[in-house]
Amino acid sequence: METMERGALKKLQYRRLMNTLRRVIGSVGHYRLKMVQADVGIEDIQSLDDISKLPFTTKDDLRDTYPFGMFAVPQHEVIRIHGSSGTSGKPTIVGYTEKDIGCWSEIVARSIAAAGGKKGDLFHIAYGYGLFTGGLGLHYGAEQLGMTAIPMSAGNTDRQITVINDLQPQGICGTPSYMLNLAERMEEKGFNPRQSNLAYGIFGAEPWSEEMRAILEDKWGITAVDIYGLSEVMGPGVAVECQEEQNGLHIAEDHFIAEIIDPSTLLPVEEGKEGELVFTSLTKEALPIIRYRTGDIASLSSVPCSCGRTSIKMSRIKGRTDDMMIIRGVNVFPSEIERLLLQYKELVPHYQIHLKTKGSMDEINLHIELQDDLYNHLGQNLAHENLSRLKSDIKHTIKANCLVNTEITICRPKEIARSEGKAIRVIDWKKQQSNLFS
Ligand code: DLL
Repeated sequence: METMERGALKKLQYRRLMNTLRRVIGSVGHYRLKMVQADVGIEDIQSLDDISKLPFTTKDDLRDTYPFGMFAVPQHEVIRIHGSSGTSGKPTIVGYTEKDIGCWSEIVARSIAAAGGKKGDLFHIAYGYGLFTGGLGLHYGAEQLGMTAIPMSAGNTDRQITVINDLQPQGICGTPSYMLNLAERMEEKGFNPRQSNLAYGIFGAEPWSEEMRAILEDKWGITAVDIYGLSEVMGPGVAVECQEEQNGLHIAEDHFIAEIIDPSTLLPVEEGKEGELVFTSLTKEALPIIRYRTGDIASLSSVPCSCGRTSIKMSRIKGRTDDMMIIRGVNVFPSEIERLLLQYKELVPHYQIHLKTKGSMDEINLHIELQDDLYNHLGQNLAHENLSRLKSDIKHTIKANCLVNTEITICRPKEIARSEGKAIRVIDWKKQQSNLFS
């Protein structure tokens, strides 16, 4: 499937798309209604290009039909439930039939293999287990590949270190921010993460940068690949990088059709241009999803890959449309700031962006921490002139690249909260202020 000739793949996608449409029209009232409203019928979909005639699905559709309204099978056929990691309100609930779990496991097994994992390897899973799809998603994929899965879940960091030291897994997965936290804790306890037996890591579930990859690969002495997915579409494994190129994520196109649209006009954008990722599932039974607007910003590329996989690739996620900060009219993604900050060897790779209002103007206050030796060397004097120079250099770099002014706060060591799952990069005090009055 991964090396299928593209013509044959397109035929397979079309056949599976039509099956999916028949399924949702036959069993999901919400989709039936939306297609009537959009004045489109199954007979209008004569080729894959006609997918653009179909209405989009959004998180609101799932919320409006919460919890099971968009399921296409009776509940007794659903063998597992997961949920999205929405930070506010109720989670969105997603479900899987036995066949769905089988497909998902196979896709994740392929993803782990693409990263360098193989049968017989010990695989340390540091994604959370629970409603979040990360832990169980990677777990079933690892077992499917014939690995020995170590179900650590997230947190309990000292115990994770014992297991890495004693069981000597070859592979590990978790959020990039947690992997950084784990490495830091290991160093604190006097261990060198590079001396573990780990050879590869599969990191995702949150935006991260090439600079973060370089730091993680160096700290752990591993090859680190990016894995992408979302619960509404399946979970981890929708796309993954290969260890050969580590440059763009192969989309599991036998199971999903990817599109990129302009989020303001909703029209398709040409290959290579950034826009919002939209996915249609092709094999899911319990919760088929049609043109789901992910809110994630990326681009697509059909440039052939040296690994031999024939699927198109998506770029690293730049951020979510709803994470984009608009500072005095300028759009900035947290990942762009991360890319710049992580180039400073004086800093630890933990940071937080505080959004505030000063007068009527929005303002960014960047919280950063110094490397321990620098902090100790300066006698912990945060007003030291070397630090003033460092701060103004960072401000200048961010202004030159992102066109926004920033204030810099140097925090004490470990003052910035360390992540155990998805890192909270942006604290929006403006929202918190307005919530106080609402
Ligand atoms: O985060 C699934 C997952 C688990 C992916 C483990 C990778 C590894 P949700 O909790 O539903 O599912 O969150 C989905 O997380 O829309 C993106 O905004 C973000 N996201 C996921 N993977 C990446 C990634 C899982 N590799 C949301 N890079 C998505 C950037 C990512 N953002």
